[in-house]
Amino acid sequence: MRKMYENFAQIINESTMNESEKQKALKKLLVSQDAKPNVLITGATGCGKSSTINALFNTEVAKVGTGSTPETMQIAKYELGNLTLWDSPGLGDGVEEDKMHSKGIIDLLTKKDNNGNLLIDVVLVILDGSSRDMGTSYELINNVIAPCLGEGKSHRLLIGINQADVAMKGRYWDSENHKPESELEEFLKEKEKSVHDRILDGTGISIQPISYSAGYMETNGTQEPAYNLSKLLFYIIDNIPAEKRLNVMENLNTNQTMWQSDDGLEDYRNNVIESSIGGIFDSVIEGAKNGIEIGGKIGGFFGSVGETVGEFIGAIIGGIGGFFGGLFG
Ligand SMILES: Nc1nc2c(ncn2[C@@H]2O[C@H](COP(=O)(O)OP(=O)(O)OP(=O)(O)O)[C@@H](O)[C@H]2O)c(=O)[nH]1
Ligand SMILES: [Mg+2]
Repeated sequence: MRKMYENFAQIINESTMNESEKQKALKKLLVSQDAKPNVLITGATGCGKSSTINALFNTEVAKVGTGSTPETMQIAKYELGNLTLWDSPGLGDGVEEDKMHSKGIIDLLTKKDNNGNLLIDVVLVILDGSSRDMGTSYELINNVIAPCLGEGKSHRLLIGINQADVAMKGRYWDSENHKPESELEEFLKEKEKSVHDRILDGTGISIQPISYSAGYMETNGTQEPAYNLSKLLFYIIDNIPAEKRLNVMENLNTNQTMWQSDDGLEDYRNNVIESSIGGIFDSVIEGAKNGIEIGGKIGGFFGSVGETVGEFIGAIIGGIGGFFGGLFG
């Protein structure tokens, strides 16, 4: 059994839940362990698909471009444990290329897995926040992706506005704290709203885009940390089926500094943990809320992450937080 699942099983086994509750929780754990999340990432050349993949996940699989030639020519597939990432070019590379890429995206979005469910859990469309020309991205979203989401499945579409740091050509970026100053923050808010409105107009779907920065390597070789990466992760986690969330969590970037700067509107890291655990362990958490004591050695796993969410839930989340706390610091 993989490490994270071992910890879960131990917590369940050492709890004072009754036998049938334990069995129920352990069964959910097994289902979760084998679940296969699939995330499609797309967007115009140079928007930051590879950088976003490398920022979110514990890998450097996706090659980041240095020049003007597109690095991602066709759909690339990265398998990280049970998590599969699909990296597809968007539109804007030429008539023939656009046809090919559209077809690739449509095929993937309508593909079913072995259980007859849609294979792709979410598609993250990345826009380049520093670009003024979003025309091809709207075409991609409104005419290629939106029609393929499926009835009642508009939650499969997520929109990220990357390169928040250079959205105003580098002005108003607080590079010491890795976040926008108020002028840039305001600018990003307006950008989010205009993207929201354009997509609502074109498709009737209301989506709240998330502006963020995947981070980048400075010329002197130091890494500028990401901004709003935890927020982006929360929206990914929250929009995929509950039983698949832990297998996304298992593959996160362990470089803590990448997760720490965000807009502070919510506690995204806590949200991520609650959302990924809560979906599967609702029965456990319910039990805990009702006063069942989670006994045993969980103190040893206890991390700082879960402390704000109440004693018992905190014990469970803290227990897992020992694992996730290593990611989020
Ligand atoms: N300043 C800044 N630069 C970024 C950010 N994200 C990506 N970049 C830079 O943008 C360039 C393109 O990034 P990639 O991640 O290769 O973009 P891509 O979408 O994978 O590009 P293709 O695969 O060529 O389509 C690289 O020089 C990155 O370092 C960001 O958030 N801020
Ligand atoms: Mg790329």
